[in-house]
Amino acid sequence: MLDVSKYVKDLESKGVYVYGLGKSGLSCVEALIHSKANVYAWDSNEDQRKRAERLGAQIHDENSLSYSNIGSIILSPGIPLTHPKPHSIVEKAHEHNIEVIGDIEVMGRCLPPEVRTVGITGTNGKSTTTALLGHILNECGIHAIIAGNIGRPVLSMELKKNTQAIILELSSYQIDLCSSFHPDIGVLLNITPDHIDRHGSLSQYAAVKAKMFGYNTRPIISIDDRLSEEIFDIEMELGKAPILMSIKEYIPFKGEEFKTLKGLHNLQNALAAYHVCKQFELEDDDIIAAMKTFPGLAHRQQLVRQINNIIFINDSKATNAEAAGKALSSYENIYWIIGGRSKEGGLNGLEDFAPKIKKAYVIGEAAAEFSKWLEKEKIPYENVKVLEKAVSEAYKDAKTERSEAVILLSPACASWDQFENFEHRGEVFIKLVQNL
Ligand code: UMA
Repeated sequence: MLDVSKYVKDLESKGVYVYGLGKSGLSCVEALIHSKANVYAWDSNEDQRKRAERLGAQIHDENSLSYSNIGSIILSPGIPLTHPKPHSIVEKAHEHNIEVIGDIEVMGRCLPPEVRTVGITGTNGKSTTTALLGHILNECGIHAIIAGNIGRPVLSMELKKNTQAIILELSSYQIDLCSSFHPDIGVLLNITPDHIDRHGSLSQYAAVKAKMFGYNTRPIISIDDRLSEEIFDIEMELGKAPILMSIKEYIPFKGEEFKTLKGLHNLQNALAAYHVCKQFELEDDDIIAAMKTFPGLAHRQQLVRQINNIIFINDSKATNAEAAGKALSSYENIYWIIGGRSKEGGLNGLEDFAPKIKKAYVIGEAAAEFSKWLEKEKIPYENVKVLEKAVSEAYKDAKTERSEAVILLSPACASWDQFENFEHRGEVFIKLVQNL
């Protein structure tokens, strides 16, 4: 885990209150206890509280906490900071004049200055770009660690003596919880509507993404959508020499075949990774060779199994319509498993893919909303409620196909109504498919 003693020392013997004890919260507790901090913690879930207690935290809810002993509050990214309204703990922190930060900020205060940080944000493609970049750098002999929203909490990182770079997938929530940390290199891939409930408006969401770029950050910005282009212009006006990237312009690896990086969206991801690699002074040939050996990402259009002419694709990471559209554009004869907790806009924007979809299987809370859209698009569907039934019904239907059929889990929804997270949803899917 990361040594956070510098942060602890700066608190001048005051304690830290870790609020939210999911993956990242628990890693904070562990790292802080290791650095001998006084750690107080809370989560509405009793199991998580017990885990934190076992790690050495003192459990207090927000009403029993003595705020005069607290120097800093670490909030989980999933807990509202500003919208739909600030969580009550955020209001209490303001009342008592205590900073509210996230684990990325703690990391930023503790990293040795010689380690370069790369922040990757955007609505879609963050995880692929992060994993791809980590792969290329390591293949080319630069020791790089990937962490952040990709699923590895930053404080659980093990820095080695030879670690040169940290590649961070940064969600808007995590950026919002950074008060002073900015990466050395920042990549903005794209901005389309997502997480509006948590940021109030699309422009506010874009503004939070832009906050990643600090005074000393070298920006790499894709200008293939309007909001990102606006941020590019601002960075330009600030004299920060942003690196412009666009899939409509020069592609240094034009004509190359990458097995695990198909589709236009992956072109954008590969281009972003390429530009970062150039900042590390890598040669084009080495970058391209490493791109060819990229194994791809779990839960992102992951091939799970083929049974005769039916292939099963796990795209559980597609938590919004935009991301699901990427998968729909890649296949034909699709038996599509969707649903969960829907996002603003639902399935809007996916109309063009309707002719490719043979049937849809709807799970979770989105049933009523998605049914309406499917009826409008005249796509046959079943409200199967749970993933198990979706897999068995889709398999039964796909077996009647003569040509290649694809059973695609690409839910266009968050998973939290039925699963712990999208990884859990994907793993359940894989198990169900393997058991067929
Ligand atoms: N909780 C409370 N009170 C509340 C609300 C929540 O106590 O009022 C508790 C919950 O019981 C839970 C914890 O707070 O135990 C919330 O944890 P969390 O949801 O913040 O999740 P972590 O497990 O810490 O995971 C977080 C990121 N989660 C979110 O941003 C929602 C993970 O991103 C990230 O991988 C992980 O840190 C490591 O950095 C996931 C995600 O869904 C993949 N991200 C969103 C996305 O990609 O769209 C932004």
